[in-house]
Amino acid sequence: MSPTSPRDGATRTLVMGVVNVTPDSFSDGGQWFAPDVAVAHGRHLMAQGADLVDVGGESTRPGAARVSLEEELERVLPVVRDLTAAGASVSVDTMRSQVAARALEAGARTVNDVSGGLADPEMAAVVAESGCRYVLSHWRGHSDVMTDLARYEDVVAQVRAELAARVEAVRAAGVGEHQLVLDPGLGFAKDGAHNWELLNRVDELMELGYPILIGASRKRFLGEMLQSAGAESLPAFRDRATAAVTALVAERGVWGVRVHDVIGSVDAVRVAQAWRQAGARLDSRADSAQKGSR
Ligand code: PMM
Repeated sequence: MSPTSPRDGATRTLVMGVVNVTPDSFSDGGQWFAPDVAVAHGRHLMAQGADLVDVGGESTRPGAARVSLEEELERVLPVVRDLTAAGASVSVDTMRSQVAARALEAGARTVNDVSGGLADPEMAAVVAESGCRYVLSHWRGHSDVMTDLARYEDVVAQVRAELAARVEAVRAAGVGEHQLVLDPGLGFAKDGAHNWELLNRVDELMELGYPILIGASRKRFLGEMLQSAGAESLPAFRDRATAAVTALVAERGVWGVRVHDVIGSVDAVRVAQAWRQAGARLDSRADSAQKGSR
């Protein structure tokens, strides 16, 4: 496999649509909090072309307090169950092994853990036991302290090394290589400059040899960029910038993007795919010309 091709047999970058079942997400402000509304939203994202839907019951915005286990289960399980029944490939966005285990029983096929297994020492065992896909993100601490942890000499080198260490830890706990997708965790103990550098140098993360997921959607650094250009910058106005990021990282060959606005990223992935195919045709033409001249 070339390090720049998404794994999973996919010939293009996958689009993961976000279904936040929280009253306080920074990006969609509790719009989908009632389970039936969340399910309808997930179905809508599937109809728009989402390859998988990511159901989360805990807000991770900077400064957010944690929800209880019971509350998280209550928010997430009915939505996972109903979206699975509707034919979706469901991912559960959780840092808790008990939520992951129950969501897998309810039909989820992917565990998306923004803490990379650090928040709950049992997570790796649950993932290993089930054989599910595991999105392991770079993380340094919970939302209440993460801003203070955003200190790096070389953010890409350090995120890469810290991800590699987490891979080693979960592999030692029995998680298979084929289960893993890595995520630099944009905004998690990272400021805007850190996020841009991680995006610009995403190839260096891809060199780890695992599929890469990027979650830039509606994040604060996009708002800051838009604001500095004098443009509308509130979360609801960040979808076009998100789609532009999708096009750029899809062109590099990342495995997936996690986004709120699916339709824009589906088109952005199509653009990147056409772009890459044109590049491949040029390469093969250059190869044949070289062979012909020998
Ligand atoms: N970001 C958020 C939540 N879950 N999961 C992954 N894998 N990567 C991310 O970057 C990520 C995530 C926070 O954003 P939200 O509140 O808009 O969902």
